[in-house]
Amino acid sequence: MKHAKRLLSLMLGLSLTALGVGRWATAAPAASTYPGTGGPRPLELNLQPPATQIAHEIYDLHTWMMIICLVIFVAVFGVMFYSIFKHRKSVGHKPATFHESTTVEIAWTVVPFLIVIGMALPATRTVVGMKDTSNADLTIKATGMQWKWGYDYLKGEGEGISFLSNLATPRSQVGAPGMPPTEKRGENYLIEVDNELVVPVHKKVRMVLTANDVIHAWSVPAFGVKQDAIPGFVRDTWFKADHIGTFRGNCAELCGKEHAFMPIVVKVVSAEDYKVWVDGKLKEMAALADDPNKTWTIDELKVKGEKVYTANCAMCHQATGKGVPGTYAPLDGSAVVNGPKAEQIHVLLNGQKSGKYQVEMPSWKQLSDTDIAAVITYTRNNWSNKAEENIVQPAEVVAARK
Ligand code: HEC
Ligand SMILES: [Cu+2]
Repeated sequence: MKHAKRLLSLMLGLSLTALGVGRWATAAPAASTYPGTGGPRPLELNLQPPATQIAHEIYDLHTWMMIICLVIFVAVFGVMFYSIFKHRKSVGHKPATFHESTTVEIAWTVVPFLIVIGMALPATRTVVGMKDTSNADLTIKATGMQWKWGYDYLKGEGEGISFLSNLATPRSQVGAPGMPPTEKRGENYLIEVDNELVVPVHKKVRMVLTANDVIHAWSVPAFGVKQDAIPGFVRDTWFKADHIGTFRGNCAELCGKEHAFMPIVVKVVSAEDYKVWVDGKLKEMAALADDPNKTWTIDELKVKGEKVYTANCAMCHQATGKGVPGTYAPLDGSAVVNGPKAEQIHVLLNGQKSGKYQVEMPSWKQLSDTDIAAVITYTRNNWSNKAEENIVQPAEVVAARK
């Protein structure tokens, strides 16, 4: 009986201490002291410094739960080791023989109940807050695809902007099976992209998520955001960045071979900078919205095609066009690239899976007609290739899509 009471007061005392310590320890580090480039730091043990209200709450909850767990750990092991030591047989301790102690039973019901409430109450508030995507200033759709993200600004300032966001780390830093990297790995290795998602600071951004092929997940740890992007479904989440900066994340759902190669980079800028960016982007898009009926010269297509190739194809087929034996088909000397052009247009629009390679050629139908025509023309006239049908016009791609 006496022991039970002592145990109860010990546990209550520790829980109360935890409450006090919890309040003190839950102040997250100021984000301005964060020296990194917006991604994880080497040997980082804690969560990334939060950059939104929700991320702050998650950070605090995490700290709070850690403390509760620690207190329970110390209390349980403390009592256990104390009892073992104090009541050992060699000092002549006689075991108590009581039965059915009401006090103990109440204690081990009430105390865990209080602990659960102390965890569930604050957690529920945050989870409900995470799901509240109402009253957004900006709505952006993110589409996961093997293996990149597509962004469409659906509503709010910047409406109509749409672009693809590809990994920017060159393959020469990555290497491939049997091919060690030939270049030193950069600071943002595998967490850098060619087109960053740009959003204004202090504005509620609703992210609408879906996918084209398999399940991906859009995750930015500093925002406390992680949401699956599921083909055929639309899910949403939101964030409101509380300071300017660059924030990095990754696809967080295993989505195939290049899962680690589709990072997410969000650039949070001031309202003025955002306006400038939107203006520039809209102009750039107007300039890019090529008339698919325009007839291009072969040189124009080759110049454009090389850019498309570097951004989308070189990661597998390599800048040399030689591919990687057994994994990626060579385009230099390929029968498809040197054969009838209709066949190559078909491969680009629909992908190819001959079974001769470990992976398959994905479909590129999300590229523009001009991009597809350009990249085909480029591959037909580059390296040692000298295709007879050496030029493909955007109109031919338009026709093949039907
Ligand atoms: C994810 C890696 C990957 C990317 C990126 C990729 N390909 Fe492929 N590609 C392949 C693989 C693998 C094959 C062979 C598929 C098969 O035959 O099974 C292939 C086959 C091809 C072929 C047919 C070659 C032949 O001889 O059968 C062409 C043409 C081609 N790719 C062009 C492109 C172009 C143009 C791009 C860029 C828009 C591109 N590929 C991007 C992996 C890729
Ligand atoms: Cu993915």
